[in-house]
Amino acid sequence: MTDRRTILKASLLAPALLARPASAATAAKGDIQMKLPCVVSTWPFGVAANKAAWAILSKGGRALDAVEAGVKIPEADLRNHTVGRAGYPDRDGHVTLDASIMDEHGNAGSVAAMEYIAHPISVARAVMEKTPHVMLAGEGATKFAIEQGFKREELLTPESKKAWQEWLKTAKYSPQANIETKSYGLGTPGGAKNHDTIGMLAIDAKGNLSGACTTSGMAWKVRGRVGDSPIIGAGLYVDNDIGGATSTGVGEEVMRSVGSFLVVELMRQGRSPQEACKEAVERILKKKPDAKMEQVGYLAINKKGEVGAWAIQKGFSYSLCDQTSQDRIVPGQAFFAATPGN
Ligand code: SD4
Repeated sequence: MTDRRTILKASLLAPALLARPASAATAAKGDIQMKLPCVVSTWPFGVAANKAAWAILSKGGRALDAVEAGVKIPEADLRNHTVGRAGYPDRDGHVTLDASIMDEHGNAGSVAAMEYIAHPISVARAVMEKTPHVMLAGEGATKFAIEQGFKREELLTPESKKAWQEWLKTAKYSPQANIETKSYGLGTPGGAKNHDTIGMLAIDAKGNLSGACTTSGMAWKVRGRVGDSPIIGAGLYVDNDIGGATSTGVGEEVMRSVGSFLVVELMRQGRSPQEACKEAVERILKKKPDAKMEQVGYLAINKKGEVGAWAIQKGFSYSLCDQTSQDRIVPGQAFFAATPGN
């Protein structure tokens, strides 16, 4: 096996390297122009989620309704161990969910470290629409959800419990890149697979933007850990005048750089979505060269429906859906080859 240090030995701080894509085959081709309305989301499992969103968008529905309906698909999918029910638990065996949502008016809602509720995205929407707050966390979020009529359920499935018990044998926390692809039917249960998220951005027929992001976070995390996904500006940001951005990967890196807000602000300054995503990833690597061993991917769309993405490592991909194609999966551009084993 190639030593990962051999692959990655060049200095991360060299701007020339940072500006170079992982290989000629994935050389930047620029942004993808979507037809409006449209919906885009992270990872190949975004295809099924996009279809649910498209059912609303194609009938003239609101982007907010579309993104909520869209991300509820992986939240309910028992094959997906990183979003919603069946998500892998924290190191103590508790499934704790993070989610956020933003609408075209700049309204935002989120829940963090919430237990026992299968659709955190809908609770995040209820926080946005029915409270004067933006974020509810932990027990309070669960209590609010139950008051709102959500059902309290055990979210740890026997399969996820088995994977956790397997993990306990070594109890080593080491996030693995691109597990989103592997954990969705392509990998084996257990092992080091421990993160995954769906971030979704949509523009409706009126040209309005909304976004949603939902995850069970990093598997085997310390109890109480919250990632980027429910943090407005980190895992998700939408500005109806400019565009939207969402992230996947190691949330700590995204939180430290307020990544999705940064991507939108860079688009405001004139960058294309892909350029903005690339610069936001570059910012992480400049501050913390060791982040090259991790994965972070950004996905962005601007008001015109141009879509771009960038990641630290190869292996990130995203799903696109509009009138012309409902199941397109696009490999994300990246600065580095995937670390061996990923
Ligand atoms: C988190 N960003 O909790 C999420 C996990 C993720 O791909 O996206 N994994 O840090």
